[in-house]
Amino acid sequence: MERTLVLLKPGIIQRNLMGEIITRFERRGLRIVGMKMMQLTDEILNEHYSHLVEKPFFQSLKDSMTATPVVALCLEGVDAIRVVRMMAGTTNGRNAAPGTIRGDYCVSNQQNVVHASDGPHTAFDEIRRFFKSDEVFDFGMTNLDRLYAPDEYNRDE
Ligand code: IDP
Ligand code: MG
Repeated sequence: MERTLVLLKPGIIQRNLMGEIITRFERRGLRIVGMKMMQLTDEILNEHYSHLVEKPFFQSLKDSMTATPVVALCLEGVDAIRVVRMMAGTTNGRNAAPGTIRGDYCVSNQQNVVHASDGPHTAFDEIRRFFKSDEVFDFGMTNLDRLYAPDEYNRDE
């Protein structure tokens, strides 16, 4: 099982689309093991987007991310990082395939409605960045056998 970090960006909050996006993850079979609304700060965004600090759009990106609170989700599933990245679609919403979240809910490169961790190391760091240890939960999932074959969810990753 893997865990990944998703942020529902301010565009989703402002457009009252939180439930629709969360429903997509639930319907797919991902388990929500952490969820909270939070106001991001300059400090956390400098860390979260440190790979973009030299970009001309950096300040504009940070401004867009602090316009309203965001919703942070920690999602769990087999290969959850890759599954959720594929559900999010390519960064630029205008290039994102229909059926992906960005492809269905946005037409912008910056205002691209969701964040999703891009690999195991970033997922690990990002979950710790947005959730305290007691805000992410371990609880029994009763329907694993309906979502996966046993050799899928038992294998070591
Ligand atoms: P990702 O969110 O698909 O992982 P990153 O390259 O990590 O993409 O960029 C983080 C965020 O920065 C994007 O989701 C988007 O909001 C914004 N961004 C990335 N590239 C551009 C750009 O060229 N112009 C404006 N905003 C951008
Ligand atoms: Mg990224």
